[in-house]
Amino acid sequence: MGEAAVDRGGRAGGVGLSTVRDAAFDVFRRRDLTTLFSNPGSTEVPFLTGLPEDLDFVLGLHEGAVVSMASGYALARRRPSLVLLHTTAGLGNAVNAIATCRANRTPVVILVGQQDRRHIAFEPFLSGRFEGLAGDYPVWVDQPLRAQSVPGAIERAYHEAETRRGPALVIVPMSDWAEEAGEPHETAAADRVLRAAACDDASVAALAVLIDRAERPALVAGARMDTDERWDALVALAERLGCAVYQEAFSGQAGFPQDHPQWAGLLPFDRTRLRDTLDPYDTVVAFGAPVFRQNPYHVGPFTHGPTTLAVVSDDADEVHRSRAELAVLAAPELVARALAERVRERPRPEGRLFEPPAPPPDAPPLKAAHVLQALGDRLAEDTVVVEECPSNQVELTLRIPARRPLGFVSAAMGGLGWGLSASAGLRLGLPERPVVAILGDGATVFGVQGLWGAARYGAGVLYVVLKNGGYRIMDQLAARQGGAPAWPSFDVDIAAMARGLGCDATAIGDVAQLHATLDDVVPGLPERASPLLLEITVEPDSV
Ligand SMILES: Cc1ncc(C[n+]2csc(CCOP(=O)(O)OP(=O)(O)O)c2C)c(N)n1
Ligand SMILES: [Mg+2]
Repeated sequence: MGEAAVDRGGRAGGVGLSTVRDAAFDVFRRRDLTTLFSNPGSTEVPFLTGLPEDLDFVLGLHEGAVVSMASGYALARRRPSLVLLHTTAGLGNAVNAIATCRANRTPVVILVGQQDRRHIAFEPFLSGRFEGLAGDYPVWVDQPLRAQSVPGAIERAYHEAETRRGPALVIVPMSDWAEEAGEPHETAAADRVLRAAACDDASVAALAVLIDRAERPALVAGARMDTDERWDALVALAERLGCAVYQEAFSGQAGFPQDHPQWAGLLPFDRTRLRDTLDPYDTVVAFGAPVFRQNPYHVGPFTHGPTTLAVVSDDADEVHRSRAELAVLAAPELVARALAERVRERPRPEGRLFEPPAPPPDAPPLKAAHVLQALGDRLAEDTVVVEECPSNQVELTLRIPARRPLGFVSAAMGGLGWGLSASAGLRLGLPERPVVAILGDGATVFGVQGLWGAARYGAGVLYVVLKNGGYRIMDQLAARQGGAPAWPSFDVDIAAMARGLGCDATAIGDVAQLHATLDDVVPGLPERASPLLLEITVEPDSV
């Protein structure tokens, strides 16, 4: 990966004195962290006042929106982005989004402001008690012991976020910024980190033996496979094997082209149906996915019979916890490529393995399926679809296939409120691609402050809100539990909220209006410079 040549400023040569703040700015410049997503408070004022012009400040009106937007930006650019939060209040508000960054393996460097070191012992107003505040969701947390260690800690956080794929936190007392910077040789961070890309013959051979002895192999693609290179490598292996490829359940991203003839659909998210789906296969190899991440819990094993399960990923956490006979910790695209050259070639299936559902009947009432079908019929291949519509998540996957890397993005941890601002960050980071966020009405309200940021910074996202008047998935779960929900339905005027936050909005109530609006709006999505929200009233699906 390209990294700028490192020029450590500091007090090199003893010419002039620079501050910890100046040294931090140099880290930002070196690491391409020049867009700062933030919601600041008084503890951040010394740092932010008179910000150099080459740094772009992006305000979010809630810390969930700030971290979500930054993580969308990181996903889009495939490199860490930078966040600044305000002490306990800011970090506390951001925890849901931070946990989502961890589950989605999104690299974000997060600075958190703290009170002045000189009176922290008195627990002054706004002093933060940060120990464990974000749980173990961050991949790395540092409270530097002296001001001079701060720039190195930020640079190390960058490396940690990249290597461990997640949020890395540095807590900085407000008094540190004006301190004299340390000498360059005191920076405890590597100038360049090259992550060796190789896979060894022994690992490939072990997998090849396992696959070649299989009579009916299948592959599972996980979120970690969502890059051009990884899609290509897995396609090459799948075509060599002529086998079915499934997407892992609750995937934050798509790991395989869902318009490929060997695409076989989503793996069921409960063991009962998973066992049936996997029954035809004697060997299943997951790439970039754990074996298996499910919900709700169903008793029994993942498979009916003695199916051999294997996993290949560069994510040690998912490799270690997988219920697999063989787990290979390696860059999955390299392993897939090597296997594609090595395993026995088999005939490919005729036709398509995945049968999309028939379009819903063209009659009222308007249902979520109509909206998803209409989008599936119209969206360009390179559209980034952000999903946060719990009761329609599966339906969305059936009707809107991911046809390019980043074609499908979702909060892998299930915490609502992330998708709205993440889609704005994705659009800012990928200005040439259309971005469409498909959100539940509940999910929209969790993240609604983000509409202001999308509008203010010109993120031309199309927000499609499926307004079914409540938490339908929760109603469905209550019905399955055999009772009535304790929570009420609700009717929130989301279009009015959007307009109040500076985002254009249109309310839609029937199919003709839906089709006319999409025909009007969708072709212009690549050039859109402002968000548009469609509040679509849909008949709630049955419980
Ligand atoms: C931050 C957060 N709080 C609560 C929940 C629990 N929860 C899961 S789904 C859901 C309702 C979602 O409603 P909506 O977005 O309207 O989607 P629908 O189920 O109606 O399709 C809730 C409250 C959650 N996932 N995240
Ligand atoms: Mg709803």
